[in-house]
Amino acid sequence: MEYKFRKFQYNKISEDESLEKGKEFYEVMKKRRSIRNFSPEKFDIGLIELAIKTAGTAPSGANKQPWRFVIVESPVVKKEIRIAAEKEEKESYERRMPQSWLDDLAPLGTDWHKEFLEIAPYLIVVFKIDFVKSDNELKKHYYVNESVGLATGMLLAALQNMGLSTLTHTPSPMNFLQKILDRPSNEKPYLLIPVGYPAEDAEVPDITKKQLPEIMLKI
Ligand code: IYR
Repeated sequence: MEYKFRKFQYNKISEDESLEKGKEFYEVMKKRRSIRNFSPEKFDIGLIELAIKTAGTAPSGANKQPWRFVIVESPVVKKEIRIAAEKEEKESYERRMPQSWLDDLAPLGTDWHKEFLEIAPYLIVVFKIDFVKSDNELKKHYYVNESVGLATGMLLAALQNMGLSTLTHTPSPMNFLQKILDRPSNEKPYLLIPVGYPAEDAEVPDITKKQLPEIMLKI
C-alpha cells in the first residue's frame, strides 16, 4: 500500500495572532475542572459527535487510529454501567486500594458512589484497539496507549471549548464496559467520560496546577 503525497496547504498567521489565540485557548482550558455533580439537562448529541470528530483528528502510531468512542445516552444502559462500576469501586475502596492511595484521594472527597454515571446526559466510553484481525492474521497497532491518550486529551479539550463539563473516570477493573456495550474482544476500555453541564450547586476542591517553572525547563 502506498500513499500519494500532495502539497501541504498551510496558512501562516502572525506571531501576534498566535499569542492572541494561544492566550484565548489557555483561558478556556484553565477553567476545566473534573465535575462529579452533573445537571441532568440534555443537549443535542451532535455536540458530542463534533467533539469525537475532533478527537479523531489526533495523530496515532502509523495512523492506525486505534480508538473507538461509544456514546451512551440510554438510561437503562447508564444504570447498568453505574451498578457494575459501583460494585468494582466499592471493592476497590474497601479492599483493593492501599492506604497511601486512599490517603491521597481523601482530600478530593471521592468514594465508591457514582451517581453521576446515571445523572450525566451522556457517557463517552473510550476503547483502545491493540490489534485487528484481517485475512485471519492479527495486525498489531503501535503506541496504542499514547495514541488513545492523545485523542482523549483532544476530546476533553474540544468538549471544554464547547462549554461542556467532563470527568475522567477510571472504574477499576473496567472490563465490564466491554461486556455491557457489546464490544469485540480486541477493544479494551480505556476511559469513561461523563459529559454534561455541572449542577447549579456543583462544588470542586480548591486545587491548583503547578506553575510553569515547575513543569518546564529551557536548555
Ligand atoms: N477510580 C476511583 C478512584 C480514583 C483514583 C484516582 I488516581 C483519582 O484521581 C480519582 C479517583 C474513582 O473513580 O473513584
